[in-house]
Amino acid sequence: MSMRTDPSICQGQDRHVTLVKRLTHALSHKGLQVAYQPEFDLQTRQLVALEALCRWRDEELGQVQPDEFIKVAEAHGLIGRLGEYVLNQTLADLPVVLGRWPHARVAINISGAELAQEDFALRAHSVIQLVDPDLVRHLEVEVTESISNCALPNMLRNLETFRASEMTVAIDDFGTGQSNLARLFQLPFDKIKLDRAFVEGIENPMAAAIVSALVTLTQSFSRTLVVEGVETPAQLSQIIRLGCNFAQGYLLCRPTLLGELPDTMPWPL
Ligand code: G
Ligand code: MN
Repeated sequence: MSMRTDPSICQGQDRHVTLVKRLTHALSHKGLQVAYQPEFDLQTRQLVALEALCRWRDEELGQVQPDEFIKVAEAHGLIGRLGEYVLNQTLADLPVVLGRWPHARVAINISGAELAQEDFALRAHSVIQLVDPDLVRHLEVEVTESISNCALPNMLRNLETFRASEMTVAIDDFGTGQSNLARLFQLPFDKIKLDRAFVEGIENPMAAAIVSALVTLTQSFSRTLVVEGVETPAQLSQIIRLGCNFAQGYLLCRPTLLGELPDTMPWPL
């Protein structure tokens, strides 16, 4: 008799095992791709940054969503290798990016597990130095607001190291964590990326009031505010009306492979 009692759990376990195996393979065989999603200055309409986003289409599994494979990578100690993979690809792509947008930055997402490592930023910095020291000021790191308190000293040290080496530090998915605002603004960062939940509800006066207050707050702390997840022309005009200067979202441009990014972006307004 089979040991399998609940077929849905077993299916889940089988998929999990396959995912770990295939992801390990993809990491050592250049099987992942990096797509880039632009961020724009809403006043000048210039592309100011490109967020590097890992994509995976596997021969056996087909397209695997980042939410799923990032969780697997985190649970199986593969997140460090995934981070390295994206950093290396980004460094390889940066000369092409700068050839097209000389002032742009490329942003990479850093996981909490990486940030909790004492010497993470120093190691990343030495990888960049080996490739081309000049690229460091064109890099940005995105860290999520919801990082555990126990890792705080290492996180702070890493963020300080990044900023000291001229990288930009952005707080990602802002507004979804439970952070104490006063404490958050003491962190060493340059920029806030407002979670897309705010723009989704922007027709709600409360969400609009929060966005407007954040525009003022970030300005008074000399930080940049970027609105993420802009999907409709109505949302875009509303955030412009509320004083937001930077945005990212499917309306402006979807994550796209580097060679396929258009020279001129279609502007809905
Ligand atoms: O957490 P972070 O902001 O790094 O998440 C980036 C993810 O959000 C990417 O997977 C990207 O494809 C997705 N994304 C980017 N722009 C939009 C958007 O306008 N709407 C939605 N729903 N998702 C988006
Ligand atoms: Mn991000």
